[in-house]
Amino acid sequence: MGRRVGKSVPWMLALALGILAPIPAWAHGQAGYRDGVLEVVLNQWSLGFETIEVPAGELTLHVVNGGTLQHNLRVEFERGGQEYEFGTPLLAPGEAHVLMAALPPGEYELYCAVPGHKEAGMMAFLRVVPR
Ligand SMILES: [Cu+2]
Repeated sequence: MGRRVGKSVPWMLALALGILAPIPAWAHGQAGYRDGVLEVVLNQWSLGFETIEVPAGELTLHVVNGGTLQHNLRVEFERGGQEYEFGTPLLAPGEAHVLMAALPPGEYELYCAVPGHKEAGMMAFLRVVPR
């Protein structure tokens, strides 16, 4: 939170940014998790959920800006005493971005990194649990 975090991606994260993946019809605009897809809706002022639990393994994050301002999504976590992060670029209203990650069990913090937005409520916790 406010601290500089590592830019590198840890070995256990197979991360591909911006890859297009098939998104189920249910996901569009409706925040939540189903069948390996986590839909995050960037809104003033929430991400569509406060805490959400998903099984470990491959996860597709479908991030949609449902608000009327520019937003992004930052995912932050700690491994072995070091902090890591990944996320989307700044998205215009209505724009979507797909992140794919293989997430090991643990706690992940999700937030919008536009100054003031996290504090205004654009944050949530992702809890990845063993399958
Ligand atoms: Cu924002």
